[in-house]
Amino acid sequence: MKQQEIKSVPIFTGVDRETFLQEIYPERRPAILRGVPLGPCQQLWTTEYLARRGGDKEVKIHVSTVPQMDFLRKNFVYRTLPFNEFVKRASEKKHSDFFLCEEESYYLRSLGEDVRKEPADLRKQFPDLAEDFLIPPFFEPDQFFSSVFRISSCGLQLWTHYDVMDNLLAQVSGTKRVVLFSPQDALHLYLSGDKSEVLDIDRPDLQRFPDFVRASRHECELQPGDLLFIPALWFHNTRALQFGVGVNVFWRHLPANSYDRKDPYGNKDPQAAARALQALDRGLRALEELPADYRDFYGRRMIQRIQQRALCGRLMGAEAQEETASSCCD
Ligand SMILES: O=C(O)CCC(=O)C(=O)O
Repeated sequence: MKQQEIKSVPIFTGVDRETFLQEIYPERRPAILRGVPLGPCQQLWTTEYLARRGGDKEVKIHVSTVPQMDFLRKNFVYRTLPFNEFVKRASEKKHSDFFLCEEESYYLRSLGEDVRKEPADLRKQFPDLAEDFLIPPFFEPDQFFSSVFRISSCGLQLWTHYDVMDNLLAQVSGTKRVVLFSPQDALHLYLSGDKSEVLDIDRPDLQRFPDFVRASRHECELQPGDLLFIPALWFHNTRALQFGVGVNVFWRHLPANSYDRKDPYGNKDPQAAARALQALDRGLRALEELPADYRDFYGRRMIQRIQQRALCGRLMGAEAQEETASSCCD
């Protein structure tokens, strides 16, 4: 049986704005940036300090009895806790106060003030803590979209998903394993919207997901102080190896009007992509008027057009790759 290819994510040290913009960013590949100044948070953000400075502001958290959270089957519940109580619980393995069980796992993805409209911004929701965190100057201020707390219990694993904006994930404390998959492997990930149905990426069910082994795994272990550049559309799956505090910063790299205006999370498809997917659905509905052999034939013609007009990389093997490589992406 084919073995899944494993690649390590390259580590760059002492990266400044110019090196990032000229050498790393244009590659559109994940990269670890080590030693970029993140401000005093690296020294200050102990559990006690976070609880004290973060205060008792209410936060909505994910809670589950198992560390592997599954968004598609919803094996977790949302609960609300004061931030200081949440930090205390997330940092301990066994809890005296709990919602579901003594060893439940917690995850915070911070939100904006008006959850449906406003992206998260540490400076607005946690102004005292935001003072300790320096946003790396790797994009223009007007491209900024959101800054999001990512605080997880030890062992917490977040499902594989993509976002539509460029992203710097700062691991302030604790270590975290991150596995990434290229957007060109989308067809091997069994997508349901922006998430992969393959929950257990380490022991995948190959009866259900035989093509998963064809997706190359880009893997890394983030240390405190590391920044991970996750280009838009790269799938990522995270597992906290210790209790840890991270902040991720999304920024818009497409023209601002390309994005969905009602997207506080940074994961809704750009407007043109959403229109294209809707048009495809309309096309597929039209094919339903035809007998099966015609649907099959015109379905293949549609695939051929997509291959010729939209793809830069491989889809169905070497032949298709050669065809598409000669027609686009120079
Ligand atoms: O660090 C995490 O737990 C998840 C990070 C993530 O999904 C993101 O930065 O988009």
